[in-house]
Amino acid sequence: MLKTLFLFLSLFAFLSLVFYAVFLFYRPSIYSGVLTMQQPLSKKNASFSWNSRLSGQALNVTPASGERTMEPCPETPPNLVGPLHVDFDSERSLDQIRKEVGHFLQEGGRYKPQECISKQKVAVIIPFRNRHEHLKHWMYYLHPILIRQQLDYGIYVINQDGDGIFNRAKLMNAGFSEALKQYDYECFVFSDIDLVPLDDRNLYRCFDNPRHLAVAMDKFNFNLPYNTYFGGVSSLSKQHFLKINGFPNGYWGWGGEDDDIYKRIIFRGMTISRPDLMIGRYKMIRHQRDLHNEPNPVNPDKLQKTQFTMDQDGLNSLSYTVKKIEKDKLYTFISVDIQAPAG
Ligand SMILES: [Mn+2]
Repeated sequence: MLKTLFLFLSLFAFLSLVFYAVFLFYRPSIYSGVLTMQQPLSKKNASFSWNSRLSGQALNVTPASGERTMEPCPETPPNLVGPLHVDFDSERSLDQIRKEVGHFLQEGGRYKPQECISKQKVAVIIPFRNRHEHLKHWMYYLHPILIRQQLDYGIYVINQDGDGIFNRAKLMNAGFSEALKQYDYECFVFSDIDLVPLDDRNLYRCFDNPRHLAVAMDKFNFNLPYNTYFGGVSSLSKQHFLKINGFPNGYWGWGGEDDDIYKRIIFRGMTISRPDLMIGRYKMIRHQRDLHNEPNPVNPDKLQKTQFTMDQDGLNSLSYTVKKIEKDKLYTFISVDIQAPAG
């Protein structure tokens, strides 16, 4: 009797082991801790090959046929690590970064989680000119963060063609329009090229109200410089953006456009959401003032009139021409002629 019982128990233990082994083998690869690691993502972690499966018509949300149905991604991404170490002293080459994170991406700096259906489709829009050094640091740090955040995202570097006066807000308007031609984005994160978050819990997605993400930059001693500050990095849903007629096109040179955007949001009855000062920490890459981006003395005056000009100046008056679209592994680079006055 006792012997039978013992035999039965052994058999049961054996079968449990077998089931456990089968479970271990088939569970989704995200549990293997692929993206929980901090920099760098090593090549062996990129062993799963889903790029081919997601290429081409990768853009609809249906799971690959015949496989398990995908669940929506959890509200809080499970692989976030919190505070990050960021340094801009190391020399990095784009090739090296492509090797380290490129395995996870599709052409044009596109990514989509393979383990679940992302909460939002996010286009990251980066106004740009002559900051190739910064571009490397940004790509090196941001791709792993955005992947851990389980976003269905694309990176758009919007390059101002020529050397006329720089216009950050107009470039962001162009980026919004161009990104929408590529994919059905519902959320837009507008980011300066020289800002890297110091905590991956600062989610690059959209919220009920427009969000200011760069609340605690090192250059402002990890504080907001003033209460209505909306510079650096922000996110607006497509609906938010349309509601304010996009950003102003008329702010040439440095300054004012971020305050104009803040006012547009308030005048359309929305408020600003923000992460707290710990999660919203940023490190800025030190740099000299760019050529042809001097502070413009007429910009502060324009700010007094936002309420009356915003319906005529914005998405509905936007005009630019695309000079070139290049799809790199790490980003889509779009050069635009925004009819800038000579610098
Ligand atoms: Mn800067």
